[in-house]
Amino acid sequence: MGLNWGFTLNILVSLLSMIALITGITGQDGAWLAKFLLDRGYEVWGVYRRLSTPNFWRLQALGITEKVKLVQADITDLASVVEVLRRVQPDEVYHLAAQSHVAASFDMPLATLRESGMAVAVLLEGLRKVKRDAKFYFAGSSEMFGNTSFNSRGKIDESCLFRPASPYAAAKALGCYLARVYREAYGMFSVCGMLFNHESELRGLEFVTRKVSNAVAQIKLGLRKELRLGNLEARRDWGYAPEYVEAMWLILQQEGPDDYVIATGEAHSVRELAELAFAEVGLDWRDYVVVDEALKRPRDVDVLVGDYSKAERELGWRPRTSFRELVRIMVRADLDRWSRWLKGEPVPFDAPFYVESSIVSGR
Ligand code: NAP
Ligand code: G4F
Repeated sequence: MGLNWGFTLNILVSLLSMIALITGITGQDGAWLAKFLLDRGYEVWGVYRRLSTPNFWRLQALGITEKVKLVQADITDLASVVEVLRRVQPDEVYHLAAQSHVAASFDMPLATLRESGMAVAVLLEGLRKVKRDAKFYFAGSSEMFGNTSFNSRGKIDESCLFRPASPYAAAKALGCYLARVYREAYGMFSVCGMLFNHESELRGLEFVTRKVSNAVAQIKLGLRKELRLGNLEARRDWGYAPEYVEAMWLILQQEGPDDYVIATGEAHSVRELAELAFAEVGLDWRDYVVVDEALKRPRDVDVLVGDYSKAERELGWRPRTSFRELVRIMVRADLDRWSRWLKGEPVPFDAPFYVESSIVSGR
């Protein structure tokens, strides 16, 4: 009987390939990370939560819906997580799922603490019981530092103190501490990525960069008249998300587990963001932006700017996309989507499904 070489090759490849499990695969980072790992030959499994309407538009936009293996689970339920870990037997786990919106965490602090903080213990306990040798990445955040004191270079690095300024930040700090506890207590390869804001054309509409790029595109095409924003003076360190998921992977490829700041080292204000985005389509932001006090948070972090020296030194990672280029990518993507949508073309994106009042209520 002749050998079916194609079939044999497929089996060999699947035997050799690493298995990655991503929680939050339907989110911005989950989708980019899935694509990055598939391109490197990984077998990629994604955990998604049960919703009444499927939410796979990012995977569709990247053309990878059929390439990832999707499995439903509740990240706050140990039994459900253990079941997935038993089935998938991952080599690497990227725990990205979270209630990721800072302002929303003031409206639902308990749910945020459970989903963004306690759930980390669920994943780590599950791994300790089922697959202790798997490498574990936890999506920590620059928000954990809050209004902290900067280092001598006037930036935030791994040695700066956590001073959480929101329930979201407190939940992420808990997750980060847990990742360290499991590393020190059980010798697990468990790390906390301290990523500063990273954005892309796949960003959720409730975050300020995408809220702006989407509104600029709609205004340019005559689909709306104004953009309501909150705190224009807040300064953030905004990078390009596809580069940040590469850093997540690099962190897990190191010999030992460690925590890293991933950032661009530059801060820009929300005002500058609006100015650049409107200028991209030849408009003056002052003609369209309305400051709405209701969109300001009970407490905000004034400035977040990261020092990525350690990541550069140890991971060989550095940001490649400038702030100006990031804004251009996002505005052009939304202009293209809305233009195609107006022509009746099917475009995988979220914006047409939001009523305007729900977009503006996101602070
Ligand atoms: P995102 O687009 O908001 O995605 C969040 C993901 O988590 C989605 O897949 C979402 O599922 C899932 N999720 C939310 N609540 C869940 C729950 N209760 N159970 C199961 N899944 C749940 O966020 P992102 O920008 O990709 O960020 C990824 C992670 O990095 C998050 O943990 C975030 O907090 C953290 N982080 C992000 C940044 C950034 O600038 N992007 C910076 C630092 C840290 P649905 O699609 O069903 O909603
Ligand atoms: O885009 P944002 O909502 O992002 P934020 O709060 O910095 O959080 C993001 O980055 C964190 C990393 O630092 C992640 F951990 C987190 O998951 C998320 O991805 O707001 C950015 C700034 C804030 O200061 C906010 O007050 O923009 C200000 N802002 C002003 N007007 C607004 C608005 N933010 C939103 N979302 N909507 C506004 O209308």
